[in-house]
Amino acid sequence: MTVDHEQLSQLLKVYFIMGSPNCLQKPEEVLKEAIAGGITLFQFREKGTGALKGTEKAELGKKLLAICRENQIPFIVNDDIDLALQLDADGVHIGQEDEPVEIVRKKIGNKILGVSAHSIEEAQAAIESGADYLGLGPIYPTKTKQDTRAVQGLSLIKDLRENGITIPFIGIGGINASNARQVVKAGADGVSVITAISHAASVSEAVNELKKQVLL
Ligand code: 3NM
Repeated sequence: MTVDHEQLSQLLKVYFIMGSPNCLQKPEEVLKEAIAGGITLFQFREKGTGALKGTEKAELGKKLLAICRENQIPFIVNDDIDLALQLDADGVHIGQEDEPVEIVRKKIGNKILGVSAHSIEEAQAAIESGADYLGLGPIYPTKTKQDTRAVQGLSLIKDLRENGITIPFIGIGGINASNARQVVKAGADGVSVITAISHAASVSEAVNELKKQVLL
């Protein structure tokens, strides 16, 4: 899948991330409701306590990919490049602790490549090495990921734009309908969200609320 800068910016508006440990109901149902609410991109991130492994993980990935394909929502895999290639996903998202960006780029060809960055230096290095978009976080405190860096607030987002970084990026970490607008106003193309969507009493309404805040 080849997407240009503007298409990617649009895809990143409401970027829902989840795996089975994040869901209160069946992940397939949560994803379907999130799509009905209007998510623009999906990332399969099967991590944390009770996460599926091996064949079970791949099977769930395959089911979620099929739902995304039926609804024309691009499907990104977190960290697991082999799984992304096996499923023929639309892209991968990697962190600073994963394989080097250049190597992942070679492995995945022109699939979408997202990289987590926590400083201007990491952002620049990721861009030079072939990232298509960046994930910046944690913007606000989050309980979803234990090993995060220090909370960034909006300063990193502003700093990147002030330093002439034009690549699309999203904010992640503790984002919900009441703080999403300021993340985009600070310069992010969109928001990545786990819990504010996956734990919502109404998943589709939660997405709808987020979307209203992000589409300025
Ligand atoms: N990455 P929630 S924070 C997956 O800072 C992830 O890079 C982060 O979950 C980072 O929306 C985070 O529930 C968890 O806060 C986001």
